[in-house]
Amino acid sequence: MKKTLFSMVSLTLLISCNQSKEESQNKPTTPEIVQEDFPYGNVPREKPDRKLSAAFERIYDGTYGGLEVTSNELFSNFKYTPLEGFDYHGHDGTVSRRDASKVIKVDDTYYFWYTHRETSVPPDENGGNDTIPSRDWDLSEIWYATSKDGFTWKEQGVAVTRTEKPNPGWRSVSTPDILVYKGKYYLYYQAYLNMPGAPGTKGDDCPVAASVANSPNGPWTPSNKIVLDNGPEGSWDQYVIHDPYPLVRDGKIYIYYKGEMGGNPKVRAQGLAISENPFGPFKKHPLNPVINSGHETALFPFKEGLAALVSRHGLEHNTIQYAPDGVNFEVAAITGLMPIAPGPYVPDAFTNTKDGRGISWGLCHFRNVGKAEGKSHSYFARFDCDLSLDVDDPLMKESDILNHPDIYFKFGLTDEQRKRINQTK
Ligand code: AAL
Repeated sequence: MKKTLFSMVSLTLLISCNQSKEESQNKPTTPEIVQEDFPYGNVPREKPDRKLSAAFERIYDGTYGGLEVTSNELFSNFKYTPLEGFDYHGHDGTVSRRDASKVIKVDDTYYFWYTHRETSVPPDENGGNDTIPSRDWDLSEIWYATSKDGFTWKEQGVAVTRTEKPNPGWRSVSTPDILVYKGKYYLYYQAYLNMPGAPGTKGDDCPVAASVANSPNGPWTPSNKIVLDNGPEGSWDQYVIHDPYPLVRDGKIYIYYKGEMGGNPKVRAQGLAISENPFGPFKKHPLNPVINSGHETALFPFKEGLAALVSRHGLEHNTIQYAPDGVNFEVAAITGLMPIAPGPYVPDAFTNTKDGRGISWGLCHFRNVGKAEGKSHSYFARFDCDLSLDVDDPLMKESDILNHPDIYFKFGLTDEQRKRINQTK
C-alpha cells in the first residue's frame, strides 16, 4: 500500500514537472535585439533606423516635435501677473470677475469680455434666491474692459444685461466669448434659466445665447433665442453647454464648448458645433466630444490646424493638444500650472488661416478666493507663455518648475487619510 502511494505521488510530481517544463518551453520569450547602444551626445534628431521603445517611438512619430521641450513649439510654462485697474470691494466677495473671453485687438486697443457679478452678499451655495447668488456666476452680467498694454485695464461697464423672465438669461448671463465675423461683433454666452441648487436642476444646466453689435463698444442686440442648444435627452451634452468659444475656419464659425457627462466625478469633455450663420443653426460634429478632458475651452489656430489648452480635469489635463483638422486632437505637450479659464490673445482667431501663429499671452481667473471666510469670488490675472511660432523665449521652456515646499505641504494628507494610513501600518 505504502509502495503504491509512493509511486502515485512520484507520478504526479513527474507529470507536473514535465508540464511546467513544457509551459516554459511554450512561453514566448522576448527575442534578443542585437544593436548598438543608443548614442550619447550625438542624439539623432531624425528617427534612427533601429528598434525603439514605445517611449522613443512616440518622441519621433508623435506630436511632440522634437527631443526636448525646448524644441516643442506647443510646450510652454505659464507666468502670471496681477492686473491693474479693477476694484474688488476689498475682496469681500460682493464683486466677482471671471471667465475672460479671448482678447481681441481693435486698432490699438485690446478688448475682452467677462462674467461680472455685483451682489449685496457673496454666493450662498445652498440658499440662492432672487437677490442672493447660489454660485459665483449667478445673477451676473457680461461686462468688458479695454487696455493699451494688456496689463492695465479700464473697466468700460456692461455689454449684455440679463433678459426679462422667462427668457434664457433672465437668471444670469455668464462666460462670454467673442467672434468677429463679416464686419460685425458677436458675443456668445451661457444663458441661465436656473442655477444649480434651484429645484429641478441637474447641475449647472444652461444653453448658449448670443448678441450682435457693429462695434466692440456695443450697443449689443440679443438674438433673443438659444443659438446653441443642449443635446437631446440621453446625449452627452443634454444639460450643459458651457464656455462657447468661437473661431473661424474654412469660412465657417467653429464653436467649441464644454459639456458635462454624468458620473461621479463628472466626466467633462469638449465638443464642436459648426455654422455659416453666427446665430445658427449650428450643427454638432458627429465625432463629438472631440477633446476628452479639460474644463474651460481655449483654442487657437496653429500651423494648418488648431491647438487647445486642456487644463484642470480628466485623463489628459495639463496638456496642450493639436489637431490638424480641428477635430482629431492628440497630446502635443504635457505641462503644469496652466491658466484657469484662459482667454488668450489670438490675433488670427477669425482670419480663416491655415498658418496659425499661436499665442503668447492672455487672461485667466483665480476662483473660490476667500471661500473659507464666506467671501467667495474670482479675480483676473494675466498669463504669458511661448506657444507662438513667432516668439522664442527659452525662459518659457523650463520643464522643472521649482515650487516652495509650502505649496506641497498645502496639499497635505487629510485627517481621514492619515487615519487610514495609521490603521494599515
Ligand atoms: C466656469 C465655466 C462655466 C461654468 C462656470 C461658469 O469655469 O466652465 O462658467 O458654468 O465655471
